[in-house]
Order: sequence, then structure tokens, then C-alpha cells
Amino acid sequence: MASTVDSAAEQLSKLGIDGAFADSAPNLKKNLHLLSSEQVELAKMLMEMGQSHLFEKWAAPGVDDNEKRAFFDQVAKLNSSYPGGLKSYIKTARELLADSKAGKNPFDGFTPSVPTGEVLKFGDDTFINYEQAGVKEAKNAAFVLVAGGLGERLGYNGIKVALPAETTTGTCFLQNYIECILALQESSCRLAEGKCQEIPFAIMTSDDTHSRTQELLESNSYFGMKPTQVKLLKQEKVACLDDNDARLAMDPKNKYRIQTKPHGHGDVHALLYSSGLLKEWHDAGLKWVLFFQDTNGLLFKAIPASLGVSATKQYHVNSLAVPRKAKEAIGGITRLTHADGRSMVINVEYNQLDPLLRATGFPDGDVNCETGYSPFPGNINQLILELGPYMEELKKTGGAIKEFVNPKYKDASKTSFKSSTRLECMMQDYPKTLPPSAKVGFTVMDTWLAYAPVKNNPEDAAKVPKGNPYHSATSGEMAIYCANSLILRKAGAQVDDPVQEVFNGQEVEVWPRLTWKPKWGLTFSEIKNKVSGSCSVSQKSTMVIKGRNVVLEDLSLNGALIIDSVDDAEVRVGGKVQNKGWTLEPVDHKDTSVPEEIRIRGFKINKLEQLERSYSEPGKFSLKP
Ligand code: UGB
Repeated sequence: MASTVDSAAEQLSKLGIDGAFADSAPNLKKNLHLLSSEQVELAKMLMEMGQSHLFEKWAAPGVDDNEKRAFFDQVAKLNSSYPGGLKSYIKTARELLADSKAGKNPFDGFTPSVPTGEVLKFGDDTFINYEQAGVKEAKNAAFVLVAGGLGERLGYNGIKVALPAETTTGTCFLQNYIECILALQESSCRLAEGKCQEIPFAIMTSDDTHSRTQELLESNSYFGMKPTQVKLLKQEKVACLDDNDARLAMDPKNKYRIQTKPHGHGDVHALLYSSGLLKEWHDAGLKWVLFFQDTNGLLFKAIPASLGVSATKQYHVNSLAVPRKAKEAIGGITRLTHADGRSMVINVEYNQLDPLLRATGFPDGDVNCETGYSPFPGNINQLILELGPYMEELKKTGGAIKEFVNPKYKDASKTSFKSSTRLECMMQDYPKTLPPSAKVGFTVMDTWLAYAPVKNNPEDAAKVPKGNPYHSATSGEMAIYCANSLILRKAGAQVDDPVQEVFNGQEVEVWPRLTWKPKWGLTFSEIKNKVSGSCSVSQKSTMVIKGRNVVLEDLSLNGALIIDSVDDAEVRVGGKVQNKGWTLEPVDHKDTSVPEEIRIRGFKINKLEQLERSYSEPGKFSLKP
């Protein structure tokens, strides 16, 4: 024992540690000789930051030594993965917790007003021009999917990107996103007359999603993308906080671990910066970075036009938005003007918009205006950033995003929490640190075209107030059929109206189940060029187009039609297709005999009869039953 104490004392003096520091944590002092000099530095920092409680329950040397070292491995990770390190995390936490205790409004001094932005109408000339500009620009873009969230609201056991976006083809979200990016890459390359670049695709994962995302990609050959084109960046969790002094919370199950929780999607900026990916993209001559979320099956229908808006208007920041119903759980894009003259266009999160409005002269808060919608466009968290200015900004901030804290207090004294809290950050808060000279805009599109996320479990979705979107697997799938039907209508086909049905307690419109691969048509002009003559589709119909050069010509569809073809086969499909088709059969979300990804949507597809053709050779073909 004496020799341990001696060597500890020796160690202390070698490390230049003063007695007071070591004496205030006797259990740490006893164990110091186990630690490397880097670990001792971290211990010092923790002590200086008022975290001596972390060592209170440490055992004497010889007991749990590996656990003690593992504790410092965790501290080192928490320290290196946060811009400015743990010291900065604790300091910011103290400030934000003090503000929260004092009830300080983060928008103090700011008055909200409705900003102006680009409002697009699907299919008109402006829209078509923006789409063309966007496709041209796509070769200079990189895509970033934030997919680190567990999806607690959805309650699905797998990762959300593995869920089928629709069950007619069973294509999962990740496959759809990758095929859309590849289709954009090819169209953009064609316009550039061969000067092609691969569009890079980064996915932010977390410990909750990383290995399953990797597995999904690997077991599906990256859905056709080159493995080198895809980069996974794993976000780390942050330390939990036990009280207003920002004392770090111990893991309730392990006295040698700090409890951690997710920091939020705002981490994506720091990760892109610290990984060197942004620099790599910049050096490769790229100009745009497009961020998107994990479960929006409509998203890429809105991408080409909104990228076109960014390029044409030279926006440094372009947020995609849709008309928003008051109190809907999506943030509102708002102009905030400060009493001192500062002004910014920023997302105000859904739980903050109502109190902000009430506090600034709008006594009714977050309510619909005469249009039946909130006057504030709804943020769908799809951001397009111009890479040059983005990199310049990140050089200054290291990617740190303004954070917030949301402690649940035990009582009105606000001195203790019901459970530990942590700092959080959101990717759409990036513009908060930008100078007033930055060009920050937004693009509003119809909801039916741009936004149908899968976020809510069936029970919660069924409770959504009438008129507000369900944001469930049911509504997400139906929205894809609706959008495809409306697009085909606009392209000249006669598509029957939907019927109303109830699945998992949600009343939805059921349109014909029309689906196509992104390479068949990603922009309206492309689709319009592939629909000719007099085409009609009945409500009970299903259509799956898997080939690139499939042209619908005087087609009358009343049943199910599946066409697959290689890229060099041109297939003209017409005539009368009539069969029993595919029907939707209700299933209950509690029926565990049905796979989870099916029962959460409340129906399964019965494939009764279909016309299915596959063309595996190049050439010109005609399908006329
Ligand atoms: N995500 C991560 O990658 N890491 C994390 O730590 C957390 C999430 P949610 P949220 O679309 O309607 C956002 O939970 O945060 C990913 C906007 O803030 O689905 O409640 C996660 O995997 C809001 O303004 O959404 O609300 C997912 O892909 C509004 O736009 C994404 O981040 C709202 O989305 C979003 O996470 C919306």
C-alpha cells in the first residue's frame, strides 16, 4: 500500500499537480498512478470544472482498474467530439441552465414577422425552369442525410431508413434516396455533355443506427451507388447534466460511466467540418450541400426545383418549406427583427412559435390565417447551403451550432430536474451565427409534392386533430400515390379520383398505386415527355415502372401493370390493360402475426392478378395487350 501511495505522490509531482486538486477528490488521488498523463490532464480539467463528484464512489486501486481506465476513454471521447471540448460544454450548459431557470426567452427583443421567399407552383413555367436549372447544377452538389435519430415517436424497432417508403414495390427510404441521387447524377451529366462527377452522399449515423445502416448498404450493394461515393459519419452522444451547476450525470447502472444522450441533428455541421469532407468537396469544385431527413418519400420531387432556386437566386442558405397548419409539429420559418435593428430569417421550432407570438403582440398565438394555414411557412428541414460561404463560416465556428437546453424541473423553484438533461442542437439553426450580409432565403412548395414524413406511431397518428397531417407510415405511403397520381394528371393522363378509407384509425385518400423508379422521371418535363396520347388510370389500379425508357401511349389501365426494362430498351406501352389487380386489405397494427413494417401502415397488399413484362435486351418494343 505504502509503495502505491509513494508512487502516486511521485506521479503527482512529476505531473506538476498541486495537492489541493488531488486532495479534493481523495478516491481519484489514490488511483492517479493508474492513469496516463493525458488522462491526468482530463482529470484535472474535470476537477477545475466542478466535477469531483464523478470520483466519489471510485474503489481503491486494484479494484475495477480497467473500468476506471474505460471511464477516461469515455471522457476523452466526449472531450474530443465536442467543439471546444468538455470544458466548453460544461460552461455553455451553465449559461443555458441559468437562462432557463431565470425563464429567459431566447427570442428576447425580437419581433416575429412573416418573411418573403420563393413560392413555387408545380408544373408551371417558372417551376419547369427552376427544375432545369437544378438538374444542371446537381453535378456540383453533395447530399447529406441525417439519420442518427432513433425515431422514438414512431416506435419502430428497426432503423427508419430501412422502412419501405411504399409497399407496392417495397422500396425502402434509403434505396429511394440513393436511386434519386443517381438519377440526378445521370441527368446532370447528360446536360453537361459528359463532364460528369459522382455526387457524394454522406449519412450521419449514431450508435443507435450506425451498424444497421452500414449493414443495409452492404447487403444491398449500396443500392447501385459506388461504395466510395457513400461516407458514414457517426455522431457521438453528449454528457447528461444532473443540476443547474451542470454536474455531469453518472450512468445509473455503472459508477464508472457518464450518462449520455443524443445531441440532435445539429451535430452534422461539426462532423462534416472535422471529418475533412467539406474541404474534400470544396477542393473537388463542388458548390452545394443538400441536407435532408430520414423518412420523407416525396423529398426528391422537390429537390431539382429548389436547387434551381438556390442557383438562380444565389442563396447561401435555402430552406425548403410547405404551407403549415397552426400548431403542426414542424418549425415555422420566421423573420426575427431585434429592437437594435438586427434581423434574420430562421426556423422557430413548433413549441416556441406560439409563446413567441403571444409575447409579441399576437394574443392568439400560433393560429391559421384566412388561407386556413399558419402565415409562417413550415420548415421541412431540407436545407441547401452554398459550400464556399458555408466552409468560411465553419472555419470560424468549427461547426458549433447554437444549442438549447430543455430541463424538466421537479417544481416551480427550478432547482432540481425530474431526470437528467443535456444540451441539444438543430441543423436548421446554422443561420443563427451568420452575418446580416448572408443571403438566406426559402422555397415553399405544395405539401402534396414535397413533404410526407413517417414520424408518428399508429396510435398517436390516430389522435392527430382532424385536418392536421398524420405523419405516419400510412399517410406517408398514401402521399406517394397521391403525388404520383397528381403528377401524371398534370402530364396529361386522366387519373381517377381517390376513395376515402380508414387504416389504423386514420382516414386517408387512396389514389391509384402508381410508382416509378427515379430514373424514369425525376422532373416534371421528363415525365411529361413519357406520357402521350390519351392515357387513363382507374382508382383500383397499380402501376410499377422500373425501366428508364418506358413511354405510356394511349394506355387505359384498370388493374395492375408491372414493367421492367434495361436502359437500352425503349418500350411503348398502350392499349387496354384490364385485370383483377392488387387490392389493399386492412390489418391491425397490434396484429403481431403481420411484419412490423406492414402492420404499422394498417394494410397489406393482395396481389390478385397483374400484367407483368420484363425487357432484358436492348431494342424497341411495344406492349399492347
Ligand atoms: N436526427 C439525427 O440525425 N440525430 C439526432 O440526434 C436527432 C435526429 P426528428 P424533429 O420534419 O417535421 C425536425 O426527430 O427533430 C435526425 C425539425 O427540427 O424526426 O422533431 C433524424 O434521424 C423541425 O423543424 O424531427 O423535428 C431525422 O432524420 C421539423 O422540420 C431528423 O434528424 C421536423 O423535423 C429529424 O429528427 C419535421
